[in-house]
Amino acid sequence: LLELRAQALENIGSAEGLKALQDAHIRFLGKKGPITEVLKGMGKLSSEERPVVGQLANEVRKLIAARIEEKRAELEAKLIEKKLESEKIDVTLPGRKIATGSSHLLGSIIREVEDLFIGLGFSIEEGPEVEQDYYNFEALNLPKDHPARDMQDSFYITDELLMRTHTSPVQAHTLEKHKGVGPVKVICPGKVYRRDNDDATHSHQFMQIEGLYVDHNVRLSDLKGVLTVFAKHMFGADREIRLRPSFFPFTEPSVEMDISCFRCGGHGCNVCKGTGWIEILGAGMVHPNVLRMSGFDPNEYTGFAFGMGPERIAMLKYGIEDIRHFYTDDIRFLKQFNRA
Ligand code: FA5
Repeated sequence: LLELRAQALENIGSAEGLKALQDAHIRFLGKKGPITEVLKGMGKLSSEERPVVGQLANEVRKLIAARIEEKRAELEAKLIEKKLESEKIDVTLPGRKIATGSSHLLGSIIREVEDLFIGLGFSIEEGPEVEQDYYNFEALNLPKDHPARDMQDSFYITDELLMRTHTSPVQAHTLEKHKGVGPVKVICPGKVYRRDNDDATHSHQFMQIEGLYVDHNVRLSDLKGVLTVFAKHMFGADREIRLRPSFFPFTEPSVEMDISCFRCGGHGCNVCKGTGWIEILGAGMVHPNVLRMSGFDPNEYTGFAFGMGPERIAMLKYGIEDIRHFYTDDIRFLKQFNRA
């Protein structure tokens, strides 16, 4: 028994894990273990030997059991320590930045224009991108065989449906809604589609922001005033502006507004194709036919309208040399304009 005790204690002492300890427990204290054997064999001993051997066997058993418990506690504590060590967090390390999305530059430009015009008393209107021929052309004084339809090459879906080529049809929708009673003062942003060949300043899908103001006594000078406020707000007081006479079937008279080129300051570069100017919007006084077709009396009401390209505005404002950057989703391009 004494030898057994020594062997057991050494075994327990050298156990390196809980599994080895469990094995020692089974080996020394299990049902088939040596101590159980000794206790089972007590009947064969003489009456003098029995109490001596019995006591010793019990003591050895208790001692071994106690040591196993001690060792178990020790091993478990070590395990916890090891786990804590491996899960340690270094709170002094610099944090990792989480990448967040942000507004697309075009969205920001549109919001900036909307904010300005809301400040001038305009409200926001939207219309469908798949549009009826009537609203895209006819209601804008462009009957079926009008040659000016060629000014905007269109994606037709059926004879009567097309992808809208401009945001001007929202003018007709909005005027109809007002049933001949002004004032109407709206800004209409949205996507438009044309069969244009893509190049540095043209895209087959782009955006427009339409403006419409119809009331008693609205004059061309009101249009000029509003566009001047807009241009100074968006580009700064130092940028030059020019209005050129132009033609749109839905306005009379019609103008186009150019802004001096951001890149070359008016000396000619690939952005302005050498002209020194970049066209950003078309405008004019709403044609009497357009007012009449949408239920307004042109003898009572007059109005101005304009349609601008936010891509061109962004290009001028930030010196972006190619319109295709807006639509090719290169994150390195977009990241330069991260704003909240
Ligand atoms: C129009 O679309 C008229 N509806 C604008 C208008 C509205 C005139 C109200 C009068 C009254 P235009 O085709 O010129 O006009 O286009 C207007 C603006 O859209 C242009 O000045 C330009 O900034 C932008 N734009 C036109 N075509 C493209 C294109 N392919 N890619 C990018 N921007 C374009």
